[in-house]
Amino acid sequence: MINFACVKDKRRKKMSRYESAREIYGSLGVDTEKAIETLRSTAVSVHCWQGDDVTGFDSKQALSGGIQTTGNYPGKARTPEELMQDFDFAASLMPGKKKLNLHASYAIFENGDFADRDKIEPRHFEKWVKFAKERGMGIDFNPTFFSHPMVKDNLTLSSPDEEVRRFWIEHGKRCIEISEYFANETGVPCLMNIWIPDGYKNIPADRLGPRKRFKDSLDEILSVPYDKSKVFVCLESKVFGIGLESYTVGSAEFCMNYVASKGITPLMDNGHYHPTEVVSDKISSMLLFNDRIALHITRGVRWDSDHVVILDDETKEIAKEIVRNDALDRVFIATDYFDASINRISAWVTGIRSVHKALLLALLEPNKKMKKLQDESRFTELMVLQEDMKTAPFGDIWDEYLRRENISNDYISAILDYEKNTLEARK
Ligand code: RNT
Ligand code: ZN
Repeated sequence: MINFACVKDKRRKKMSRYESAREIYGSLGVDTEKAIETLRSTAVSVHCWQGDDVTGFDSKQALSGGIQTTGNYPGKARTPEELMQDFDFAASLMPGKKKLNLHASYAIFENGDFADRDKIEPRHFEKWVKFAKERGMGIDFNPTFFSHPMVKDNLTLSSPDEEVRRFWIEHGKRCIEISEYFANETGVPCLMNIWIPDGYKNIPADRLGPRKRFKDSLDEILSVPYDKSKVFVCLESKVFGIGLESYTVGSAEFCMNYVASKGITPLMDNGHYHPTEVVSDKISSMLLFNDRIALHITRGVRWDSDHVVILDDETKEIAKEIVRNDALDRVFIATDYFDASINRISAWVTGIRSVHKALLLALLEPNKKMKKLQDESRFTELMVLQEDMKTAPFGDIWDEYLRRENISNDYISAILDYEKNTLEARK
């Protein structure tokens, strides 16, 4: 049993809430100072696409690819300037180290200098590089295989139409070059994540053909020379998309095997599995066979894989798996959600804060003690300790973390002010 009353003596009156909580955790062998410092140096890759409903700047096409942003909350960012302004404001309310996660569709074209996805170059991202460098952030990148007229019949890299397939292979190659440019400019390795929506609504007659073409396309993309210490290419699997319910080319088995055969990095999005399958249980296995793994942290709800992250059980369990396996430097954490039914900045900040809360909770677990109880088959005590930890004074450590990050606990008032003064003017 944890004695939460262990600091009940006279000194307690003089102690701050943080000091008292530190003592309680200390009595369990948990160093709160170390937990806070570790969290402060852990980077989370913040996706840019929450700010504009995954619209981007390169096409007037509606969002496609079996993903959907629902809702029509006013004030969406419409230009690079507005998205950068909103990102800055949102970031000012998020604790911790950040990386900027961009999609290729966020290329910035000026003075009529448009380039299609198979022609984009580093110069179309110069403004983002400047933005990231000024804020001391690295950049992660994603080729955009959706919301484009060259997605034909919901197919890209697996298409039987050679013109379509070639277009997207070229896009993938261009994105590797742009990723290397990001790494060189920022001095931080760039994770480049490949996700394709390809699939069928109805039962296919050939499951192998599309996967074979996807494999060949990936081989070709990866054949471009690039510095593997600067660009970490990832592959993200999925179980199904909206309108693509019967078959997904880039399934879990396809991606896991492809990644293993090529020595690239697997990316698991926790919205991309069957409902009772959890990424938290997969992390340990993946860590045993991969130098690094990448995550899209999100919240799946029924058909949607991209609700705003909240501090739910699975988010907590994912964080525990990263922390107790001592893998914070091998697991690349990114967020991936989009909600247009609530203030987009609030959605952004709530999701990132939830990831940090889950990580802090994990860092505050008496992991050694718990493992020991498991190994000694003391499961009764283990369950009691696990339950006890749920009422430990986490909030006081969280508040202290925010204080050290110079971030206020209250973020809704600032967001409502920003909504009134900035977002409402966007008509
Ligand atoms: C879609 C994938 C993918 C996208 C982003 C926009 O189901 O999760 O990661 O959400 O690339
Ligand atoms: Zn994802």
